This record gives sequence, structure tokens and C-alpha cells, in this order.
Amino acid sequence: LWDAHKVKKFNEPSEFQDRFISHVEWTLARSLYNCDDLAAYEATSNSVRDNLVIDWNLTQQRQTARDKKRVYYLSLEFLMGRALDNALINMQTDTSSSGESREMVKGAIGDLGFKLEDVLKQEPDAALGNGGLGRLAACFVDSMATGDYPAWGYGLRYQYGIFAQKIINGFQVETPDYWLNFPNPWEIERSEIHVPINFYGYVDRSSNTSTLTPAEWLGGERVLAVAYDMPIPGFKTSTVNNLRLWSARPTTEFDFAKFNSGDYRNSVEQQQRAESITAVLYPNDNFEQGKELRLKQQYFWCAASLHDIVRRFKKTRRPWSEFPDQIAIQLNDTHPTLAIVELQRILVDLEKLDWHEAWGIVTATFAYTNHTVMQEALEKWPVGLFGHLLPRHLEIVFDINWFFLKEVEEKFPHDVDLLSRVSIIEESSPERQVRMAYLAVVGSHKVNGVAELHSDLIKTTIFKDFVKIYGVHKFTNVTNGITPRRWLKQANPKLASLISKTLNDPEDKFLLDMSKLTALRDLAEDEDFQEKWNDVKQFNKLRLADLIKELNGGVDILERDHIRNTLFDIQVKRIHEYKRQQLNILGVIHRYLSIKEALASGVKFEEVAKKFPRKVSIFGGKSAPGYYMAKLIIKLINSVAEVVNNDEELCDILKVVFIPDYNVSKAEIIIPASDLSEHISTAGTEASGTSNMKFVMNGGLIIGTVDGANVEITREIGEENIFLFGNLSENVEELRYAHQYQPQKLPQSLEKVLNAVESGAFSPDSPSEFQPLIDSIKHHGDYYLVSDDFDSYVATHELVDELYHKDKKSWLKKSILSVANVGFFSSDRCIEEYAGTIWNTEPLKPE
Ligand code: DL6
Repeated sequence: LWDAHKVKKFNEPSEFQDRFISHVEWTLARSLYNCDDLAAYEATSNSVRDNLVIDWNLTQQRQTARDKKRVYYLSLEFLMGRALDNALINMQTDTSSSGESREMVKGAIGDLGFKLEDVLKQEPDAALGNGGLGRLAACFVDSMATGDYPAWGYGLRYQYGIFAQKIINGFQVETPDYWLNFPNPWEIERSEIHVPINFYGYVDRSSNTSTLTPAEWLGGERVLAVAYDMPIPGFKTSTVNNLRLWSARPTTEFDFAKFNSGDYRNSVEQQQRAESITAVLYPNDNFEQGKELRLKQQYFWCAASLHDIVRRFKKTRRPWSEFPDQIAIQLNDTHPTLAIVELQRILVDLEKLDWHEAWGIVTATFAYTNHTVMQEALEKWPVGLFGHLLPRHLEIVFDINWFFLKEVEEKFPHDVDLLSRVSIIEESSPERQVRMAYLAVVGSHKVNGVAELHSDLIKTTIFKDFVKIYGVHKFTNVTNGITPRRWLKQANPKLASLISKTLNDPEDKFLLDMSKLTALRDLAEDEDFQEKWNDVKQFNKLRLADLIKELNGGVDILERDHIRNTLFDIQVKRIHEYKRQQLNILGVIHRYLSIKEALASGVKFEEVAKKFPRKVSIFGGKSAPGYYMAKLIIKLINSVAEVVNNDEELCDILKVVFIPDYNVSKAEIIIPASDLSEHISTAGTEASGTSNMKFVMNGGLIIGTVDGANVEITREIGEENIFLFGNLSENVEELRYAHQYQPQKLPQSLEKVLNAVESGAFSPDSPSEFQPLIDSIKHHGDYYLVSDDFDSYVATHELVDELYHKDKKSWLKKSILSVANVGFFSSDRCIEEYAGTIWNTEPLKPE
């Protein structure tokens, strides 16, 4: 009977159409005659989801039955972007007679009168992240499913993702991103999975006085964590993993007693308090603010996830000692560090394990990824706040610290300085703080950085003492990567198709084994191939020009006829002083002033245009709402754009564009259009960067500092194929020191640029508008070394111009060679490395 009623996947266009119409009529309660693109998006997504759910169930059954070790990836951010196109590319149609499922669905909805491109655009981005860290988590879940690893992601279901950015009078203005306006077909609400989570209260130890023995945590506030599951399909496999996001709900819906007594405001208060926990994503990137609600979010999510993990483990009836053999938990930065403390609490207080046995299990289970060495991004929580919200957890942290310091003392007797340096509790004034990164190191068996340079740096800076204590083997490197399914196939279908034809790989197997791309090396100088390669780039540049026009109210900024010979120079990422968008825009001003000077001195326009060939500098990215300097940089970019774009004397040889509201779906259009992209952080500050990899994978050349993953990109693609400039990380400290004690010497070139800004050339109504930016370079120590790198940056841009405009063949050769050698940066490689060196897990292939 069960077999007779088994749900079936659609495989053929007509079966898809039946499913689509059922969803239009039954799920949406509409008719096909009254179905717009939004409804078509909902119906298509629900239909695709039906297929995924079948594989999702089979995957979960298989993983439970085979009882292999599972990975849990804890990340407070998953910057997923849109799901439908990705699902269409990734999912299998098994016996489909019409090839790729995406093509089949495109044809099937086409016959019903819908264009897939228009339907896809209806989907709001799931923007549950700030930048690189969150997008990395999204790439990793894709690769874990693709590699058939039994793996779940755990995160929060924010009602508001990262804010939408508007640019008004050149300034960033934040508006809420309520992405759940319409039913979200990609989440499955699991109302039956709700975990009670406690905050505040007190610890009751009755007769016991030792904090190491079981205690009861009582009283306080209680909310419910409700699970929402997102299916994560692997590419060319029927494995569909799970991303579980928690949403906060009140335990009691409504206080009727208060309501009946006329106290309406208080009757809904509890409900609102609970829901506020998962209401918003904190919009800071590489900066920690230390707000109580943030700590509440962290505990809520860690406690719910661990409860779920432990519940699943207990069903296997294995002894606790086998917990680390069955479970690996990866901490994406320090945000989930409370999970370490929560597992210790569960084992000691609830499961009554001996402290040391419990701690052995905890440390064998967790591993921690560090994503920054910058002090302002390292999390610390005031002891008072921590203890008020989580009284029992604070006791446990003190005990963990006590045992840890005892171990240090035994190894390095009498080194009091060392003890205070490594203590999890920082004795700072006005208040002691819990150092979350140290807690993460102490509670994990492995700590990794995200690019070679960064992994080396953590060992010599923030975790230097811990290397001495634990030995170097606890510290390792897994260089970041990106999924080629989204960042090549989905973002750049024309390039993916040229590659699959060239490699004679109609099934796109190269997307699973990116080393296959090395075959392109032989074609790097082939003129026919170069022409096809260039045509793809032109198509993508026009596609971006269309987007820019649309965002500019239908007015073209870029001259269509000149796009072919205009260099698209792009910097899109979070706006941050360390990422140095200010260096870029000051470089643009330098170019502008040089052009103007040449024209003013009587040099003919044709000559000037030869020296400064056509170029558009494109920027995009959000600033944290409270980050004054970053917001001023955005304003400067827009002010420069206003002047340059309206200067008729330039005849369009230089343009500046700021694309508002940079997000994943815009990145998919922007990145494939680049000729050149900028990864120009002060050396030693960008842990890895991942957009550098995305640009290279799409055939753009990069200009960059010797920082983060730029180092390995250089090694993989060859130093002749990248434009490196600037000071090295080992010189940074010395340079900063010199700035503090010697009057700052600016290169003449920069002096001129800063003078122009100071004179109000870009802010005539308020000449001092950008003074804080100028002061930061001129008078406040130039912490990000703009002045030290400026001349080398400008000179490197001259090399770029020269090559792009005078030797297009060499340019194309470099572009092809870059893609041919980019394979290392597939996130599939990262996941294999994590699995082999940190998690000790293996894939579980579908039968
Ligand atoms: O590892 C992902 C990403 C790196 O590519 C960036 O270089 C790095 O800045 C970023 N780090 C953070 C740290 N934030 N916190 N906490 O976002 O990680």
C-alpha cells in the first residue's frame, strides 16, 4: 500500500506543468489566468521544493540508518541569496529525457507563458549575513551537500536580514529588509520542534557547594526556539542536506489576565520581547558592539542547536564517550562559542557526567575557525552582563578558566604575565571581560585560519601564547573557497557554457572537479578562443550596464558604443577603512586631476585619451550604520561621481558609479562583468577575502596587496597574471610606529589629491565635508597606510591601462590562464580539507 501511494518526483516537462498548476490552484488558490510572475515564482519554487523534499527525506533517513559521523556547522550568518536558480542548477531530474532540469523547467514554464529570467527575479535575497563570513557559510553548505557529507547548518531565522541600502544625496540610508513579506517556499516550518530556552534566573546548588558538580539553573525568562528547515541540494547528487534556522516565540501567546484587566500594552510585551531575539541581524562586519540582545541571540541559537544535536545523539543510545566519534561541531568564528559552555552544562548538570570526562568530550567535539586578527572584531563580554543573562554559564566559564590556567601554571611555573595574558577572563577596567576567542581556543581541538598568511599571523599575534601552550599542531589552515555552481554556472552562464563546450563536458562535470579547467591553458593564446572569451565578457559588461541604467532611473551612465573598450574596474565589498575604498577613490581623483591638468596645459584630447584610456570605476557595498568614516567614504565616492560624470570636458573617458544595495543577486551580475577588480586592504588585515576568488573565476584580473588569499591566488595563477602592489604585512607595524613619531610625509601625488578634496572640489557647498577622512591620513597616524601605498597603487594602475588598451591579447591570455588555474578555490576543496584534517568525517553517498 505504501508503495502504491509513494510520492513521485516530476521528471518531464508535462509532469512539471501539472505540478506547477496544482500549486497555482491549490497552494496559492489562484488560477492560471490570474497568475503573475510572483505567483509563477511561488508555484515554480513549490514544485521544485516538492522534488527536493523527497530527496531531503531520503537523505535524512539514510543518514539516520547508517549512523555515520555528522558535521554541524554553526554560523550566526548564512548569506544565501536566491534559492530557486541554485536549486534548478543543483537538482537532479534522474530519468529526465530533456537534459538539465533548469532547461526543462525553463521550457515548461515558457510553454505556460512565463519567462524563467523574469520569474527568478521575483525572489527576494535571503540576506541573513553581513559579508564574507556569511557567504562563506552559504558556499560551505552547498559543498557539503555536493560532497555527500552528512552535515547540517544551524543558524537564526532573522525576520530582518541585512538592511537595504538607499543612497540619498550621496549618503547611505538604511531601510529595513523585511524579506518574509510573501510566503517563503524555501523554508519548512517545524512547529513540532520547539525547544524551551532560559535566560537570567539563578543557580540552585542545594547542599552542593562546588561549582563543578551538578547544579540547577532556575527561574528567569523562558522563550521557545522553533525550527525552520531549508533544504540544501547538492550538485549532481540526490543528497539534500538541512539548514535549520531558529525563530524565537513566546512560551505563552498572550497574557489574558493582563489583557482583561485593561493592561493591553503589557499583555503583548512578553510576546514582543521573545520575538525581538530573532528580529534582526546585527549589521556589523568585522566589528563587535557588545549589546545584550546579541548575547541573547547567541545563547538562544547555541542552546537550541545543541539541544537538537544531543536529542538526536541520545536516540542512538550510544555511550557519551562516543559523542565526538559521531559528531563534529564547527564554530564559524567566536559567535557560537557559548555552545562549548552549553555542552559542558548539559553533560555535567543534566547528564551528571564527571567534569573532566565531560570536558574531554567537549574539546574533542568542537573546532573553531578564526576569521580576523583585528582587535575591534574580537568578541568580549562584560562579566556582569554575562553572569546576569547566563548565571550558570558564567560559573562554568570560570571553572574552565581555572583548570586551563592550572595547566598553564604547571607547564610554565611562575610566569604570571603569561597567566594574565591567556586568561579567558580579562582583568580590565572598568569591568572584567570574557574573551570569547580564548574560550573558543581552549574549548576546541583544532583552530584554523582562513588563508595561509592569516593562519600564520594568528600564530604569531593573537594566539601566540596558545601556540606555546598547546603546540603548533592545534593550529591549522584551511584556505577559503567559493562554490563554482553559484559563482560560475549561475552567475556566468555564458562562460560556463563556453567552458563546457570547449572541454567537451556537456554535463558540466568540471564544476565538481575544477582541475579540469587546466585544459584551458592550451587555448590561452588561441585567437579564436580569445575572441569567444572576449565576447562573453562583453555580454556580461552589457548586462551590468543594463543594471546600472535600471538603478539610475533608466538613464545610461555608460556609453553603450564604448563599452567594448572601456575598462570595468570594480570594488564591491563591505565598506571598511581596512579594505581601503578610500585609496581607490583617491586614486580616481588622481586620475581625474591628471586628465584635467593635461587638458588645461593644452595637450590634445586624443593624446590625453591615449594616456588615460576609457575606464569606469564601479563601487558597491554597505557600511555598518554606526560607522561614521565608512559612511563618509561612500559620500566621497558619490560626490566624486557627481563631478566626474558631469564634466563634459572628459568626453566620458572616466566615469564613477556607486551601485546601491550591493547583495548576492547583484554580485552575480556585477562580478562576471569585471575586467579588473580591487582587493587592496592594508597588508595583514584581510583574513582571506573571497570576492577575489569570485572575480578570478569569472575571468577578471585583479589588482591587490599581498594580503589574505591574494597570496595563494598569486601562487595558483602565476604572478605574471595579477597586479600586486604596496607594502608587505611584515612592514606594517614599523610603518605605523613611524607615523606616530615622525611628522607624516605624504607623496606629492597624494598631497595634490587631498588638497583638491580639502578645497571643496567635490563638495563646493561644504568644503570641509571630508576633512575627517583627510585628517585620518594626514594628522592621525594614517593607520591604514594609504600614504605609504599610494604611489605604488597609482603606478600599478598605469601598468593595467597599458596592458588593457595596448595589448588586449596578453590581457585575454592572462584572463584565460587565471580561470584555468582557479580550481584550488572551489569550496569543495575546503570541505574535503575540513573533513580530512578537522572533522574526521566521510561522505555518505546515495545508493
Ligand atoms: O573567512 C571569511 C571572511 C574573510 O574572507 C574576510 O577576509 C574576513 O574579513 C571575514 N571576517 C569576518 C570577521 N567577522 N567577525 N567576527 O567577517 O571572514
